[in-house]
Amino acid sequence: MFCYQCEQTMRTDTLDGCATDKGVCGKDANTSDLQDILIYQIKGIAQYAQLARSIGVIDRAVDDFIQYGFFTTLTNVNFTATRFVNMVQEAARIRDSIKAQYAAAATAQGKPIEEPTGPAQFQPAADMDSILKQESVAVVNKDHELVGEDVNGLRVLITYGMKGVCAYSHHARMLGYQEDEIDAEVERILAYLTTNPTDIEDLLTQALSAGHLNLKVMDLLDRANNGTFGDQEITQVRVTPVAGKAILVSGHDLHDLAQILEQTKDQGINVYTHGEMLPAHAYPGLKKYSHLVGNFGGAWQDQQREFANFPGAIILTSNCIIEPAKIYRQRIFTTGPVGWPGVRHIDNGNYAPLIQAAKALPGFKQDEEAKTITTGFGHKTVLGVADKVVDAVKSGAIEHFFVIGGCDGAKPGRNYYTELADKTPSNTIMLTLGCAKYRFNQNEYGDIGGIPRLLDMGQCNDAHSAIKVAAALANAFECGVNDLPLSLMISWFEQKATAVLLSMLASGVKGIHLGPSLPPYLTPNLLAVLSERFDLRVNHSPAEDLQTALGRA
Ligand code: FS2
Ligand code: SF4
Repeated sequence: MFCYQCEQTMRTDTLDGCATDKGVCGKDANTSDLQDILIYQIKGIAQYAQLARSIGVIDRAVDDFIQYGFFTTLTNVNFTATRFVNMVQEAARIRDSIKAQYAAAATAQGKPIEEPTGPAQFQPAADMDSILKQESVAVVNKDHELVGEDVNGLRVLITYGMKGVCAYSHHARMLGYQEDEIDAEVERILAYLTTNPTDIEDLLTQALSAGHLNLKVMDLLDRANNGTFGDQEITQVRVTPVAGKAILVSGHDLHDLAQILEQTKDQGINVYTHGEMLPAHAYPGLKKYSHLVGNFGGAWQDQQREFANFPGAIILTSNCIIEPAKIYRQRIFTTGPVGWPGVRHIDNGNYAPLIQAAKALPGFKQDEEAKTITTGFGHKTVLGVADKVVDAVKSGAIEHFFVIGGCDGAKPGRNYYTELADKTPSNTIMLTLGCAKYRFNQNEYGDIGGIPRLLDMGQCNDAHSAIKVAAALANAFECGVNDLPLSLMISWFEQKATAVLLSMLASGVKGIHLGPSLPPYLTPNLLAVLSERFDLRVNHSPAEDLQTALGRA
């Protein structure tokens, strides 16, 4: 195996990447190799899908599979090797299907039939052992000695960024939101990667194209969430338990949560959110369920301790799952792209097994004293008080805005974000999003003239909201985004954060602080280019970075 897609990858003097029999996340070598093969195959499907689309053939099931398949390979999503064997076989069937549709349409239109090379021609063997022997064509850095680390790093940056794009797009599709323009661009970029590109400038351009695409996808997901469940509202969320039977829903997928809420109503079960599901409380179409009682726990890396203390059933709807401890292994479920060997998986939208498990468990014996945190500051909420915000900036009451958010992680050094938030001057506003917020979202920061100093904009995909607010402020002040008193301190962990970073770069945002450590595939040369063109910054100490951000360094 070789994998270096996330921040917690093994780093030694001689090797940057997880390359033993198991990754730091717990992903075993077979699963990792099968994921590489699946990614390789999906790029081959994209080659045919792009050809088919060029002559008017669109198969939504193919587009669905491309994006769902990419999603399953994100960090902390799916660890079940047998599911990947099935997906590898399904990928071959889907490739054959779109290939046949393309050939039939080309023949009917009297056009020549093209035969793409590379991944499009891959034929998987019949069983896991034999498939694993085919892995050498698919390993993510297979050409690094041939093309050099910079070219390899950019190819990987695009592939990993596209994993984030596909994950967000899949969530939107779950709510019935899909756009052909997006699917076409996904397939174009994946097919581009099969051409073995080596031109650095071209690769950089395509990386920014992936960022532009992700902007469209985050916008689509925002419309999907708001269109389905109503616009986010400022909402107090209880973070202490209520007596009664309980289900804990983790991950990002609001469609799954809605189904669970519908199927548990009048069943005497309280539903809690966990991790990235916290912002769900702000949507009218979800908060209307009185048995959605609160949020339990914090970010993903604390789940073994927190799930052990949750006396009900638990379900993961997307990343991040980590190895379930024995104490709760019998009461945790997965759904959608998520999987862990031996953990019960629900794939038909019928949550009866989860509900039965919750009923059989004790639940919380008594109420704990009520404590709340606030969420619901999506772009519509914030821009609803834009006049007040603009006046506060003009009067000097607000000196600076910080976006402090992204993905949290398990490695030491993450307290940077707690310290940073705590040290921000009292005349500054913090916008936060993603699971990185749990580093400081229970702290009290007060308000500026009634505007809370900490505004939770939502999930990591709600980086879209932060970009929208920045654009609106720039408009109000008749300046560019980079002229605003605004600093972005982005916490990187996995591939959704990679997609978000590319989106911010594609939006022309400069001076982003990225940390706590940098992606290993950003070589020193690539970092130098990004620093020169985008003023991309690495983290120093919170105090130093604050001084820089405030222009006092
Ligand atoms: Fe957090 Fe994990 Fe949101 Fe990331 S729950 S690190 O995948 O996507 O952010
Ligand atoms: Fe290592 Fe991260 Fe890959 Fe897991 S996802 S194998 S921790 S680089």
